[in-house]
Amino acid sequence: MPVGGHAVSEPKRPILYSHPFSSYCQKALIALYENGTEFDIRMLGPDDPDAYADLVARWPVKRFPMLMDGGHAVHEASIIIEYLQVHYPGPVRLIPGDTDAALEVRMLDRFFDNYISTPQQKLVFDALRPQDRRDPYGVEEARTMLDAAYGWLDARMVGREWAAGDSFTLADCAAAPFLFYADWSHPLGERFPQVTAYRSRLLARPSFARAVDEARPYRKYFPLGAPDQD
Ligand SMILES: N[C@@H](CCC(=O)N[C@@H](CS)C(=O)NCC(=O)O)C(=O)O
Repeated sequence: MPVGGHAVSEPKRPILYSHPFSSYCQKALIALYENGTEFDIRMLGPDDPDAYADLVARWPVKRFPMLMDGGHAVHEASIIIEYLQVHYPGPVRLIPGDTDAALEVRMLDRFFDNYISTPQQKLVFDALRPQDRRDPYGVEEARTMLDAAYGWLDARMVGREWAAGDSFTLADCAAAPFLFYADWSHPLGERFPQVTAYRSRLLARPSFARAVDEARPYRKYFPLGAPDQD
């Protein structure tokens, strides 16, 4: 403390409990990078077992990312992005101010989460099960869901740069990592050119390109085998 003065308060920085290879962590990271938000990372991994213990103590469902802000825990990637917009706003507004436009963005965020990421995670988690506990019927259902979701999105993306139109939003923060891994697990192939082109635009966005680069060292751990692309 300066002599005779007041304590100089440190600027508040949120802490993201995260792992670079996690799609949901990348979703939150994209939002942080888009706005140049200052934050610290608690990397979830063998080097810091206390970080995972802290996460589990606060969130027994054991899912990440988690954002800690001055003792307050924020869970769920979408809500972390909403929280950042309220408490750490930056130049890129990821949820539009207009109520109807915001509803559209939130609907698309749910679409990418429920109908792209959830079935793609089913494929990954199934591969991690013991051989005799696998779920081929569930995997088939997940592949059917991905095809339906790819088809809907392909038609929707005609004439659109980003999921909600001209502006990069929360929906694109979700789309980027979810389509990235979905194409690895259940390839888009030649069937969905609009989705393929959108996925390429997302990969070229600097915020997501950074997240992809930070995750490169972990590709060998992808349970289905990372394809030689991206
Ligand atoms: N609904 C959560 C899902 C988060 C999630 O599934 N995260 C994965 C990493 S990508 C996870 O925590 N996996 C740990 C596990 O399955 O034990 C969100 O939106 O943040």
